[in-house]
Amino acid sequence: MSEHLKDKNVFITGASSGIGKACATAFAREGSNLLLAARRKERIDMLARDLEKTYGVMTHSIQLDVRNNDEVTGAISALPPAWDHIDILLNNAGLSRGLTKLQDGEIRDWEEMIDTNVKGLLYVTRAVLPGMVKRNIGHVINMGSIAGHELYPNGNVYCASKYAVAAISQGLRMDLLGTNVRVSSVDPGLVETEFSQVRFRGDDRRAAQTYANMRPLKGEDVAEVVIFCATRPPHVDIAQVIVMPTDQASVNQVHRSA
Ligand code: NDP
Ligand code: 8X3
Repeated sequence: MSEHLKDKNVFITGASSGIGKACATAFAREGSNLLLAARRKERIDMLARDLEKTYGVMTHSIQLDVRNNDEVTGAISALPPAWDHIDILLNNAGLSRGLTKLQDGEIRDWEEMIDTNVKGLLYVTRAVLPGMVKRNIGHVINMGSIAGHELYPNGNVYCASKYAVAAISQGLRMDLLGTNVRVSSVDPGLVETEFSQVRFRGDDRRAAQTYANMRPLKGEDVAEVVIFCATRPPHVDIAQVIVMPTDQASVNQVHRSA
């Protein structure tokens, strides 16, 4: 258990699956209280119950679609008193839809990615950050991606959304300069989660191909990096971490054994 994280209030968006769920478990193990958000409420309720039972931490789950700013501001202003301060915000909710040339792209896919990965992240941050600034303490951790550093063919709008996350993280550090609020960006390569099933709308065969014959990261591997960022002493800000599977050299170069 970490002295830095025990009894801290940690807000995780996209906690119902993959990286967010793994991060929730990792923070609970360190003694943090968890505010869990996602659209699939039954999943976060179940996770919340498990974490309370296993780690004895306080939890609260909120059904939230980060694309809806009214929902975001409403949910945050209606939190019970124990959650009147958020120590760490993990902006993790995100998704990709499709993998096609821009000239063939689906507008609704673009809107969903931009509304979730960029606008949703902004809405949640806008709602939580003033409290951190007022208390002059806090940590925003954004889930970026290697796709926010390099492009891959047909990745156009998803990559653009993650470039935007990188820009927002960098801009935030400038805007918060002079405060004790830290901003980190954790930027993974391939992680086996529900990400590809969502991208290919339940086409399991195509989703599985993404990770075929290579060893991807697990959500838990990324959670360890997030915990590392969150457990540095207050004068240390891990600004950006790129974490890749050993089988991946760049966004376009993956070693497959067969
Ligand atoms: P998953 O699909 O497993 O998890 C995505 C999470 O985001 C779910 O909990 C989902 O919850 C939530 N989410 C999606 N849309 C919304 C919304 N509108 N409102 C609230 N929550 C939402 O994928 P990952 O765990 O892989 O993805 C997590 C983050 O990691 C994303 O930002 C992704 O871009 C990033 N990432 C993923 C990589 C990978 O290879 N998997 C690599 C690099 C970065 P629900 O559907 O219940 O709302
Ligand atoms: C997710 C990683 O390479 O599938 O951000 O876009 S990738």
